[in-house]
Amino acid sequence: MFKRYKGNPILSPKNWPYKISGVFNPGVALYKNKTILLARVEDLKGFSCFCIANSTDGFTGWEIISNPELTYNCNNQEEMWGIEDPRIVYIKEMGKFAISYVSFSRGGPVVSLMLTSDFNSFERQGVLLPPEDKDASLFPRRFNGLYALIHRPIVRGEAHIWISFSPDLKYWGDNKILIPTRPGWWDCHHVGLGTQPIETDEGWLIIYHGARMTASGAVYRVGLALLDLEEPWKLIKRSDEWVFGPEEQYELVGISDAVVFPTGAIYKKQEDRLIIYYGSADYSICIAEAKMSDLIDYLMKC
Ligand code: BMA
Repeated sequence: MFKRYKGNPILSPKNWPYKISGVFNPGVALYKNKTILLARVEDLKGFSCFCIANSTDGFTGWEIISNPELTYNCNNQEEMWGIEDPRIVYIKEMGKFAISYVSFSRGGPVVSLMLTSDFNSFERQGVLLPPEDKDASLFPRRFNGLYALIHRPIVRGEAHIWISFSPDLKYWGDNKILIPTRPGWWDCHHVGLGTQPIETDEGWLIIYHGARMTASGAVYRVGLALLDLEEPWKLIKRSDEWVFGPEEQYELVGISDAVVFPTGAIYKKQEDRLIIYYGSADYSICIAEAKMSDLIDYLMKC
């Protein structure tokens, strides 16, 4: 169902203005007629910060902008070892974009939040959830007055996707496992949210990654799920099979081999197009595209 963009990879260390280890796992948003990627850039120390890359058509002509507000702060224990893997949603009631991301703290990876209204200045909101937690995104609206967050804690070595709720984006509760790992399956080792949740007429489309250990390390592939529109703690459908996996050379070989890791999506509803931005092999950024109607039809048969 997903077709790769012929110009992949769209961004890699080779076309970066300075020496880096990798540029991957970007959040994405539309702002002022431009596609904005918030790319994870890993420096030569091994720590990540975010850089903005923007483009008029979302495929070519990327302009790279470094912003000192998007780098990590070694003196802040929340993010002393970098910031990673942002997911972006626009929260209409606030008039702001919410960026949930992983901060690498002394105690392990935590889920943090920052807000922006212009992708120029950013308001750090601090840690939402304690370690070990990753792969988080808010939903763009509230449910019964509560904000909802998808995230992936690791407890006793088990890595399932959870959903939690908050009245104020600060205190979180009503925690529930939403999408568990499936022993023996392609997504047996751990699962985590991929792109931000996408609202469709049939429900919230969840694009998630599933990892399975093999003799040569973990293989990261992509599966789909559908959540109830008004009660997103209810899982309506889940794909049995993975729908997108490492096949091209730039996905099979890199810093972490055999990894496709979607973190951002643009849904062009009128055109029935879903465009996903993903990290390939923890080294570069790529694009793939599907018809939303194909994904929903497929899920309905699962
Ligand atoms: C996950 C995250 C991602 C990374 C992926 C594949 O656990 O840390 O940032 O892309 O592993 O290595």
